[in-house]
Amino acid sequence: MCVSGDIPHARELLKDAPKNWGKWGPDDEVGSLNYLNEPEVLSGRDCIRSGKTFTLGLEIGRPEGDPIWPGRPQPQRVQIRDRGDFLAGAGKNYPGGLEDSDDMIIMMLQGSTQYDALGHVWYDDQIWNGYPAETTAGGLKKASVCPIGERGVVGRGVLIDMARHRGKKVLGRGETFTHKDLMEAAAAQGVEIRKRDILVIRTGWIGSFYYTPAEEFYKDFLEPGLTYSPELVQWFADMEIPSLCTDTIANEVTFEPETGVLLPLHMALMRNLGITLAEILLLDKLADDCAADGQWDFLYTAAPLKVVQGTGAPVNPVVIK
Ligand code: UVW
Repeated sequence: MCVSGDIPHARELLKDAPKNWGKWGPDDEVGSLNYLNEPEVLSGRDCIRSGKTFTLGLEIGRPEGDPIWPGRPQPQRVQIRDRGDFLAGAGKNYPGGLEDSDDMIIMMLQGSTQYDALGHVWYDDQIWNGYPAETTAGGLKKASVCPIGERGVVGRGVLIDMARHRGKKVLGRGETFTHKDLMEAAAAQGVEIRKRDILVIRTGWIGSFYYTPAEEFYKDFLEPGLTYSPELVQWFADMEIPSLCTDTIANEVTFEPETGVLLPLHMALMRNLGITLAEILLLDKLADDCAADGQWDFLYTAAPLKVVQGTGAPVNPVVIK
């Protein structure tokens, strides 16, 4: 990280940045998902050519561990009942001889493939749409993940494979790219990024978790990704991007290299523009298929769990080509 001088506060960095607050009324909780309506769903439907389907969610609760933001505990699945209970005579005595297994999971709601609620991050005491940050106390009373789960995310998705474009298996630690790089990669792939597309970006990073020793993956944690600039934020605003989905844990380079600010795009895109972020996707199989058949657009569908007051929730997006 190359930090010159003091790290600016987001209020300074983003003082002239565009905002969509109020655009969809004073009670809005889904932000740029308002851009996805029947015409956008139908343009996604028009991308279905072969009927091939792909799921983008990770396995949850592997004994070896799952990729997760440093400091967050791993998901823990707990067996509550199984055959052993019945062998010990402690199982439920259901009429007719039925036996069953039950379990529960304890996990961070951001602890696997997930959608962030629009109220997940903020600065200057206000979250998305200008709601007071105090509304987050004890659970998100405004802009939780629940309305996103209620609405769902459906439209034309386009995959930009930045790793493949740069001839790499995986982008390097802290490696950055911009909206201009996305457009260049799209042109090379022969696909157009259209207004209101669900933008899916592959870096190869989450895939690398499965073949990299954990100490190396997490060392000086610094993911590759999009990097902040006023022009990039304006491009997202002008393109009316409803959702940004990536195969990294936090969807952007961890620290913006010029200033050292942590996750400025969370603040500029999510808090200010209401763009929903889907994180920790696994895109490698989809990308291989797109490279093989030359089709980089598809119908993208996803809906996070409707966790009341949740700051985010697990999701397993389904893509149909
Ligand atoms: C943080 O909360 C730091 O990031 P994420 O959006 O990945 O959960």
